[in-house]
Amino acid sequence: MSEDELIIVANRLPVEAVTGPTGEVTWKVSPGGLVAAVEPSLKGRQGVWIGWNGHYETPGESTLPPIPETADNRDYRIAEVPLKRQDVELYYDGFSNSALWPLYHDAIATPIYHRNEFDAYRRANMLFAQAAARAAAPGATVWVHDYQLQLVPAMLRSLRPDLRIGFFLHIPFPAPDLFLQLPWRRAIVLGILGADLVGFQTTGGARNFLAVTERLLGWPAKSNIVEVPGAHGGRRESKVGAFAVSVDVDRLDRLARSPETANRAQQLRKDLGSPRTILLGVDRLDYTKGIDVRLRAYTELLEEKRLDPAETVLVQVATPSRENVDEYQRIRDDVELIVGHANGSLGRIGAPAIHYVRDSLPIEELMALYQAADIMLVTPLRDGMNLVAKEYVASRINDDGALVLSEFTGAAREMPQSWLVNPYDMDGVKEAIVAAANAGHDEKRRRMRAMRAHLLKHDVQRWAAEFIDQLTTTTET
Ligand code: GDG
Repeated sequence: MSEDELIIVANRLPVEAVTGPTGEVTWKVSPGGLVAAVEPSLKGRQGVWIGWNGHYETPGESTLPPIPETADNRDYRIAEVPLKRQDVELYYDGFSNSALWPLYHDAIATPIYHRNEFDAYRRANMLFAQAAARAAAPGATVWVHDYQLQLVPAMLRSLRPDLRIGFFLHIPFPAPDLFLQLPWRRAIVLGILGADLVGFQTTGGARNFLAVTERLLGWPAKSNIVEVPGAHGGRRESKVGAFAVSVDVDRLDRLARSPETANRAQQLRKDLGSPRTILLGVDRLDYTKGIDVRLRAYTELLEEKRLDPAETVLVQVATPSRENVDEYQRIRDDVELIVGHANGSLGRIGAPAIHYVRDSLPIEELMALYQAADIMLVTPLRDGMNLVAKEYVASRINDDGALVLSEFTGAAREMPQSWLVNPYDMDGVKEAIVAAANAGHDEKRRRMRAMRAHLLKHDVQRWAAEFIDQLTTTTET
């Protein structure tokens, strides 16, 4: 262990246990945005990733095989936080995903508050804080991630005041009036303020957090720095800022330029019946992502004959997610109803209107799909950033293609050259899809070039470096 080590604390490890058809267990990279964003920041660095392995500890059940030390060219170590089934149900499915997730996404679904779930959240946060306190060398830097662990910064500070602690929220921080619903709002704000540096995806998120801090605690910020009462009557500073997360552009560029990707993209196009226009959606199957919005818009456009079903196909990849939470089962049913209706009434044998894949695909296959897609549809009702939009832009090495993007994503701030839409305005979404489908080559090129120029300069390595640099300089005295 050395002081230069970076300790990552996140709910999930970057790998998860998957049980095969014959019961054998293997480890594979966990899906989702957090791992995609944070993994590259540890590449080539000494460090430890602390998290839950995705498995429920049940007494009497066989234990998991050890996580391979060297998989995926990993240089860092992994420290597992074991959680019991009941803890996970209350802390993760419960408080994190049934209260915080909907609340922070503008209460699109109704947040459900249960006191016993918050108690479990507190207990689980303490387990993560204790694991970090054990793993960190004196004076080490610890970077805590996301809404499942908002109490960890303050807990860790009380266990280990010598550490530099950063916290980053991957999802939006909501408007004060919404956040103030939360029965445990003070505990959450105080928990986050245990960090020396607090990062949000957008300046709006940072502003909301500072407003809530002032309203709840009466601590105003000066130049985005909050003075926090410390131990023994002292004071310490907590700095708050916006750091827009991004993608590993070099890696995606290499993948996009490989002949295998080009061949696979061509094959996909053929398999889809060589249509004039391929539209694509790629999301975790989550009600915040507006999958239903785009499928409805597309179906209406086919029904109204504004898009020709003989020349257009839509592919929707929906990765299963949080299937223990009721709202996720509901959105899956909704989406599948729309797909069934569209294919039943508009598809032909061998030529469905919507190709729906409910599975997690390898990244190589995703890149081929991005390359085959003429129009990428990213229509969340609210999203912290949205990496899929950035991955699509990173894959368009010929400056072609079109991105239809919801205004309510963090990515929209950085990609105003996309076809921006309000996902609540169905007619507006339809207009944007038609405009993107009919846009000329030059217009698409102009827009894509501008988005690529921005993205190439703002990759995930820069995001992590800026956060870690600020964290290290913020706490230097
Ligand atoms: C949270 C915030 C923020 C999806 N399907 C497959 C697959 N994916 C990958 C995508 C992308 C990632 O998952 C999804 O990232 P998003 O950013 O779109 O969304 P969340 O999972 O909700 O992420 C979000 C992010 O954290 C980072 O801070 O941007 O706002 O909600 O990388 O490619 N990957 C593979 N197969 C799939 O089928 N391999």
